[in-house]
Amino acid sequence: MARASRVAWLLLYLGAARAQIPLPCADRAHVEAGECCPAFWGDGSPCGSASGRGRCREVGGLGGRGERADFRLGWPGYFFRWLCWCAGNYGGADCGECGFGWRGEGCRERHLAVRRELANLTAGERRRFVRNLQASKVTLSKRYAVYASEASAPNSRRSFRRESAFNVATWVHHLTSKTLDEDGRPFYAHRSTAFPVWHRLFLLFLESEIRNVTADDSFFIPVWTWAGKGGCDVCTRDLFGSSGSDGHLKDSIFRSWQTFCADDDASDFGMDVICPPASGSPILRYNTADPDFGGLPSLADMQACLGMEAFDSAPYGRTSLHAFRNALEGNINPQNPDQITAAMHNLVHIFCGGTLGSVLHSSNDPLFPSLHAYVDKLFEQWLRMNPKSTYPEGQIPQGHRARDRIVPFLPLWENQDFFHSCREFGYDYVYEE
Ligand code: KOJ
Ligand code: ZN
Repeated sequence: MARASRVAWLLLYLGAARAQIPLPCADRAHVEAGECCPAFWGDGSPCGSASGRGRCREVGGLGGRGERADFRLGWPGYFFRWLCWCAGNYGGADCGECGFGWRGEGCRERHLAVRRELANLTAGERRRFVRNLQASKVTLSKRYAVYASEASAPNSRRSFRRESAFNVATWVHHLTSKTLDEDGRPFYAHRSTAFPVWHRLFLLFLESEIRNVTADDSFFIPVWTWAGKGGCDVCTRDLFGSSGSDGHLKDSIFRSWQTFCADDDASDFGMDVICPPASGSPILRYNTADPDFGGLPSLADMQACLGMEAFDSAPYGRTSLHAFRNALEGNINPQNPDQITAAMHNLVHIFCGGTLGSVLHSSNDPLFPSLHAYVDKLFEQWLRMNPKSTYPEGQIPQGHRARDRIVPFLPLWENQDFFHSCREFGYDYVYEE
């Protein structure tokens, strides 16, 4: 490499690292001003406007703060009305980064990571994956803070708190797994149309956070192919840890993990208590077949699920019949799509049990991302088999409609944004013949 271009690369690299100085808006002053338009480090201007990277813009269609302290409603209006809108392929809160799948000068180079199967990783690759996941559990996120209760008492004051990259992601899943009210209407991330796209963004978010805290730009979330397996073949000492009959992990680094945000489930619909400071508990996994539903989903279940023609169907919930989304999520039997039962993704959570078996806790398990990478791989396969499909329109519950914002992510995304090939977001899967 010529010296000039080496210097340019070094500057780019440093630039990328510095651009993630952050949490720039996680304080009372920014929330009171309703503004999150941080200065881009490269030119000092808000959103990098002086370099044409983006500009500070008022967000339309916001709900406002309302009576209840449910900051998910009208997202992100409870916190901010003014946000950076990035031009071209720029991304990040200050437009100082590149969007998913873009790299290099001006963010003009495509970057594609292949999310390979765990079974095909070498011993060295497994070690590196485990090391990176562990680093994400113990390294503070450089970009995001969580907004959490200061005590376990209901309605105690909330404040922004720095947490590890993995815990920030856990918080995000936990928060959206609380229902909107006592009637148990759909959660933001589950039980309706947006289930696959919400989790797609979740994985992109976590993958990007892990790259950021480990400086391993080639990190990817590997896939646990659970269909057709007799048991958890990745619950081993060199990967996610094996567990005994009491559910506790016996080996692997993950034996030392404690759950985060797991102590407020006395109120699984309420927002009165959000992640109070608490010590958490160890990861538990039972890996046993359920007497009513059986073991892990079969290959025939997976094939039948992929063969479903409609993406979703009325009433766009847990009782939607003959619908790919509901079969994949696992509320209907893919081989008999008139039958409501636990199957596919839900059945995997139920099989693993323990931490993974509870929606409010599941994202604490280090296996969660790889379990969901397979869900996302099947979603992608269905999209490729149904290239003319579009995000459903209809009487779809709040949070799950095409143009609803995906809560609680910043920068902002709409559900329909992720109803496209994952190659557009910089990653792909390997599909064997
Ligand atoms: C945990 C989850 C989930 C479903 C179940 C079981 O996160 O989505 O457990 O129904
Ligand atoms: Zn899940």
